[in-house]
Amino acid sequence: MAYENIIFEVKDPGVGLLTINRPKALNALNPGTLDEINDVIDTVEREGNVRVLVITGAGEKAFVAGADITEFPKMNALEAYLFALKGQKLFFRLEQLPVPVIACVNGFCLGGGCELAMSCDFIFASEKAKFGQPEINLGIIPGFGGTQRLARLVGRAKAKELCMTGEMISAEEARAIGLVARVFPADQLLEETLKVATALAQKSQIALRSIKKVIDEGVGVDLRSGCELEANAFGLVFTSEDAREGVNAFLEKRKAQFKGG
Ligand code: CO8
Repeated sequence: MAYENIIFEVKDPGVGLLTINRPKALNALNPGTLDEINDVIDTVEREGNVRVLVITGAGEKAFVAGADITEFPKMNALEAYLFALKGQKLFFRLEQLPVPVIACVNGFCLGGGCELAMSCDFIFASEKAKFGQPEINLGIIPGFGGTQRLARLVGRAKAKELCMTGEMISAEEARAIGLVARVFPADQLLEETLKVATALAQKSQIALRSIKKVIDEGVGVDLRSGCELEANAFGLVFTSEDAREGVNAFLEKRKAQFKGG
């Protein structure tokens, strides 16, 4: 598939870099962009050569400033509902990818953009980034999962405050409330994110996949059931080739070479 709205490249050692590339519209998500992200997810699942996926926005101003508002006037209620479902389905696919996904937020991260970032495993942000769910200012509400993921990430009261006021917060404030993992100077963000992505790409893929699955599935159940999920996964990962290699490398005082088995 030839892309019009995104750029996708795979760098050694298996770091996929997906750039939303509509800088004139502050990388707003139109249906075509959602289709192209979906195609990248297909590729990552099919080819198996991407060990970590990084998502960022083109240009200096925005990660993604939301769903493309110019699409809204032509939609009736059913079409709006279907567009919301399309975004939600895509973001569930992204969340369930078996590899780590890092949002590299270089600027405005609003509405559907914030919803996209929250579907990633964690968010690194430029100190210039701004986060928000400003849909209320358009007389609408978040539709790509924002009310639900934000409440789970930062708590119900803060999520309500952000969705009800529609006000933007700084990267530092987003870090303080647990939405953002790390904040970097703007000119170092991509480099630092790729450094972390490269480090993750060299770790045990089976262990990473297991951590992702157990944390995501565990937050939805009671503590005892979550710990049972962890113990079962621990047993499986413990017998992997990578676990043998990791433990042997430690005992032999050398760097582990994980092969993904
Ligand atoms: N959609 C379409 N175009 C956009 C968007 C957007 N979300 N955001 C910015 N643009 C365009 C502007 O229209 C402008 O285009 P042009 O140059 O042709 O006039 C260009 O990008 C640059 O933007 P500005 O001139 O406005 O730049 P400023 O620096 O003055 O302001 C802001 C930057 C504050 C980010 C401002 O552009 C803004 O408020 N944007 C809209 C943010 C927003 O409301 N986002 C939420 C959208 S709704 C949503 O995401 C719901 C998701 C669920 C949908 C469910 C299905 C229906």
